[in-house]
Formats: sequence, structure tokens, C-alpha cells
Amino acid sequence: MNTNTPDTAVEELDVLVVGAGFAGLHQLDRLRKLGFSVKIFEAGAGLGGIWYWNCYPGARVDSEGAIYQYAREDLWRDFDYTELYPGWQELRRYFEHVDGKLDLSRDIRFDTRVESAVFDADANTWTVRATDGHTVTARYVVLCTGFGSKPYIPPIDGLDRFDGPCHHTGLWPQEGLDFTGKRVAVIGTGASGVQVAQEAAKDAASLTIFQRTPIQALPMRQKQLDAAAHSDLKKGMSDRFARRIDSFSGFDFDFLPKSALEVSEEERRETYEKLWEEGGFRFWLGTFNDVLFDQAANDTAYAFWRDKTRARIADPVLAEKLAPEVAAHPLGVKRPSLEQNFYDIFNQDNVHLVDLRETPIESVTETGIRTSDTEQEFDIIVLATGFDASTGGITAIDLEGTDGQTLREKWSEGVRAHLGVATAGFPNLLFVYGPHSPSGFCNGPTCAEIQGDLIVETLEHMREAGLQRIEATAEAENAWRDHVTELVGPTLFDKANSWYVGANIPGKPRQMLLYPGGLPQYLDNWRRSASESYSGFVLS
Ligand code: NA7
Repeated sequence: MNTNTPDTAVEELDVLVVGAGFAGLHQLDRLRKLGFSVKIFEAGAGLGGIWYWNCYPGARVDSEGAIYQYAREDLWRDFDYTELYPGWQELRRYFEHVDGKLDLSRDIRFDTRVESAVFDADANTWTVRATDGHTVTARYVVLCTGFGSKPYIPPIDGLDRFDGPCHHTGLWPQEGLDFTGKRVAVIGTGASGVQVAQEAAKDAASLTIFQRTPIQALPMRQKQLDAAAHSDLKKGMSDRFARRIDSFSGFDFDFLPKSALEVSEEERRETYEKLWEEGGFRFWLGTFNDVLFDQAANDTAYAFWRDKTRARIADPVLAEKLAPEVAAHPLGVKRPSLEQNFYDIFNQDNVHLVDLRETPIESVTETGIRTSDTEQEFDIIVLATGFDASTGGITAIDLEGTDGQTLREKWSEGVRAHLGVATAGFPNLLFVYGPHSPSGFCNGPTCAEIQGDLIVETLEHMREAGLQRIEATAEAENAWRDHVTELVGPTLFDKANSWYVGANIPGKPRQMLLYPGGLPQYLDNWRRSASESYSGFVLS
């Protein structure tokens, strides 16, 4: 229920933050303590960003919980996740814990979706309007909309005709939905599809998974954590957090300093076995340093993954569809997922796979899904079809800058954002975890804090220097885009149609949306700019 009361006077703020996930809450806490007047507008009714919206059965973070939290001892010292990889309920419990400690909610307006923001070039302020008409003016707008806040629902004929529940994973009903005894269809096999399928396979009468591209899911090695495990974890926390800043992806592990091709076959095999047993993203982001660059190196990793995976699937036809002999794309250049028993569920009688490359969906009917060869009845349809990632949450807002153009229009030909934080023509608008920043490759809370701190420092600098306006230059954002393009050139990322390159959304310009140089290199660039009086930005 929306309990917000309409305000008559327009509130004036130093900073309006959009989004109450990891990034937005960090901004609120830090800026407030520095004496800025700051509020968050949050579209959901609760805290957590993606963990508010993605409450589908099985939703779970693919980072270890120990490092999927703020690195602040006052927050981690007396909080424990009960699983190594916590689920959405625990993440919500974490956000409540943070709120209890930092008293954040009092400055958050929930149920408030930002619809538009217009820059006033005379006053150097933004006028921000929510869908309920509530309006504020703010000197700065910091968008913390996350990489996955705009769900993508494909234009499947008849989708709105279906009589039963049909939900996107990222818009899951807060009251939940029980799969027990139901005939469930899951469309999509990204991280969300894998997680929801594992859960539905337990209780559904039947589960039919509609796969277009096979995911390359890696073993999660989930563990329940008891008091002894918590105590052990606590001992290592400070070190683990300290290591994040030096790693490519903001984790406490990094690529090995050697090539997959320079070692003997035996050493390669032993290394892969070790990473596989350790679980998580180590087989992806803690592996040989050329796996994401060199096709021959990648082939060795893919062959290992394929053989391990196929060994778990009894039916050889299914094994070929789920883990094909010849890779659909190089391993790891499309986001892998962590799985617990995803490949094993296909040995159950109640689980079926539809290969959409052989039999595409033609339409959804009142009672089910029609593919090119048959029609099947379902009680529930789950759309695990992903997001207009990285940019979608930003371009969903009508942002009007200094030349009358919206940001949506500007980026319709491709993203330009200097250091991934600001774009020319839109002064005083900053992005945390935005496109062309390490977001997407980076452990979320790491980026929220580390990139977030740089933004806080910038605003502090502006205030101390008596400045009112910061804007990226067109030259700098073009150069940054070229830098991103240059970095991605020698990699294998362009060999998959992934959301990393915008290829999952029809019509979206194909370009690398993330910063592929890793967190340390990104931070070096920031520091250089800051030490050169914020080169690449005009401050006035
Ligand atoms: P993803 O990873 O983008 O996965 C979406 C899935 O939906 C993927 O398997 C797609 O197949 C499939 N898809 C998309 N459109 C269609 C249509 N029209 N028909 C059939 N199948 C379709 O989204 P997730 O929500 O799983 O994960 C997003 C991120 O959240 C993830 O990367 C993590 O960072 C957390 P495709 O592969 O495009 O052939």
C-alpha cells in the first residue's frame, strides 16, 4: 500500500538518490553523515533493490554472502547469513539489519517510481518527478538503479491471453506463488531460469523448461553455516574485504597469473579440478588469465565443463542439448550461473526440456504454450527472460538535459559515459554501477562502496570548492567508450549474444556495456582524473 502523502511545497535537496539497493543506501548513509540533505526515491515498497523485486522461488545471490555485504565492521560484526550463498529472504534480513543500524528508512520515500527529471541550467538543479506527481528539486541526482531493474518481456504472441499466473522473475508477486502440484513452464535459462527451475522441480507436477541457448552453469557448492562456521568466517573478513580492491571483479580471488596453454595438460587438469571443487565463480574469474581472451585456452575450459556436466545427465540427447559437444559460445563470455542441482533435475520424470532452436514458441494460448510442433497446457508460466540490463533502469526515466534531448535519445545510438559515471549534456547526474563502469562484472556491494565513495568524494570536493555543476565532456566520454572498445577487442566477449553487449534486447545497439578492464584499472583511471582536477569533466 502506498502510504506516501502528497506534499504541496516542492522539497529542495542537495542530492536525490534513486534506488534503495546496495548502491543507493551507501550513498544515503555517507552523504547524510557529511551534512548533505539527501533522500532516496525507491519504486518498491521495501529495501534491497533487486532483492526486493526478485523474490521468485530459489532467487539467490551468486556471490558468497561473506563478501556480499558492506565491508563495514559495524555492519558485518553481528550479522550472519545461514548459507554460504544466501537466498533473497536472507538478503532482505540483511537490509533490515543495515536499516536498524543506520536508520536509513526515514529518508527513503518508498512506492515512488521516478518518471522524469529535467535540468534547469540557470539554477543548476534537477526537478525530479515521480509517477504519483511528487516532485523535488535537487542539485545532484545520483542514479542507483542497478543493472537489472528493467525486466525484459519478449513480444510473444498471445502472452496476455494466458488464463493462469504468468510472471517475470524480476516482477515476482510479493505474496509468492506455490508450484506444488502445478504444471509449470519456465521460459529462459539464464541465472534466474536456472534458480527457479531448481525450485520448481521439487514440487511441480511437471516442469517444462524452454531453452534457447544452453547456459554454462557452474557448481555453487552451497553450504549451511553453523556457529563454528560463522566464527571462522569472521576471522577472515577484514582480509577478504581488503583483497577485493585488487581483484578484477571485486571478489577475494582473481585470475591466475598464467596461461592455460603454458602449463602441462596434467597441471591444467589439476587446476580445473581444484577450481571446480572450490565452486562458485572461481572456474570463471579465478581461472587461467587467457581463458576469456584466447579461443584455444577457452576450448580447454569448455571441454572440462562439458564433460563434467554431461556426466550428470542420463539421457544423451538431453546431455547434448544442455552441454553440447561444440560450444554455443566460448565459456564465460555470457554470464554463467551457479547451480546446485540444475543438471540433475533433468533425470527426474517430471522435468522436460524444449529446445527452442528446434521448435520455437509460436504463441501463448489461454491454456498453455504452442511451439512449432505441439501445444502444451500449463498452470503457471515463468518468464525468466532477463533484463534491459545496465542501461534500461536509467533510460526508463525521462531525463532531459541541457539541449532538450533525453538520455534515452542520446544513448539510442550507444552508451557514452565518462568513467561510467556521467554523460555530456546531463550535468549533475551521476550513475553508480552504471554502463561502462565495472558493474556487471563486479561483485555488487564492492562496487556500491568503492565506486560510490568516489562519487561521494566528488560531491564533497564540489561543495568545498564552492562549485555547483559537474559535467562530463563529449571528448572524454568518447575517449572512454573507445577505451572500453579497445579493451574488449582482444577478448572473446563479442562471440556471444549476451546482455553484456546489449544483444538480448532487439534493436539495442551492440556494444560492450561494462568496463572490461577490471576494478583496479578502473580505479586508476578515476584517481588520475581526480588528481588532474577532474580531467574529463567540466566543474563550474
Ligand atoms: P538472462 O541471463 O538475460 O537470461 C535470459 C534468458 O531468457 C536466456 O536464456 C535467454 O535466451 C532467454 N530468452 C530471452 N528472450 C527469449 C525469447 N524471446 N524466447 C525464449 N527465450 C528467451 O537473465 P536472468 O534474469 O537469468 O539473469 C540476469 C542477470 O541477473 C544475470 O546475468 C546475473 O547477473 C543476475 P538466450 O540466452 O538469449 O538465447
